[in-house]
Amino acid sequence: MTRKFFVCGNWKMNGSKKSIGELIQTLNTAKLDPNVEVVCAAPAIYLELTRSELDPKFSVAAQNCYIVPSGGFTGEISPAMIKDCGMDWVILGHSTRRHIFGESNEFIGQKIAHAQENDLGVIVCIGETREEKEKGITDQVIFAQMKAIADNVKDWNKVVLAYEAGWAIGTGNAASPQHVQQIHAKVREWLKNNVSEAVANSVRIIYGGSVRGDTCRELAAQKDIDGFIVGKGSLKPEFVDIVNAKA
Ligand code: G2H
Repeated sequence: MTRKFFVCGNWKMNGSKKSIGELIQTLNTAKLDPNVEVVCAAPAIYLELTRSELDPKFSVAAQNCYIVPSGGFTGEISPAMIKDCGMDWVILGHSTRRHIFGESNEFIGQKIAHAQENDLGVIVCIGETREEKEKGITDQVIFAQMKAIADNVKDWNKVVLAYEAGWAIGTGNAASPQHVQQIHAKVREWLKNNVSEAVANSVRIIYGGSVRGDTCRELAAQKDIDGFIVGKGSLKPEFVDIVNAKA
């Protein structure tokens, strides 16, 4: 089964009107592989600006959302609001949310369920920390995260899974292609055993953690790596090389 390569630029809490405008200009005029689905995840306050200036061939994602449509939840935004403003995707369970803001598997599951009720595509992150890797519990951690995801997904066609090697994030050194391929293959096997073979074959599993223009090609060549979630590298013209990793 062919899975369309998927690259998400996760701008995190970076940028200004000026720098985002420049980045959008670079993306709008870049020569990009037409066989790649590209999504830009902007800070909430810049979502509408990004959507209005970015070429419609790109999708735009929010970086988080809450679990109900509206109400007294100061500082939160809902999937309904994200849709209302023209976005198609939301990132959930990013390592930042899990490890800085303490979001549990259960809470992330609730977010997934509510985002899906609103027909928003979800880019759901999984992955282990350095301590978990050193303790040898990577599989256990990832499979518990997967269970909370699978328990809440209604439509797998609107899910992209992102494996983030927590210990590689922001270090400048991506995990090795062999390591990432091995984890992605295990996630696919888990999906086959716990969801269905069709979902295991069709869902895209992308990699995040210091993806760079000079290392993305070897990662992209692995059979179970279907794209990338890119932080730092998405703020630079180098992002174009990452989108074109398979070209
Ligand atoms: C992982 C990744 C994208 P970076 O968090 O979310 O960030 O490419 O900066 O490691």
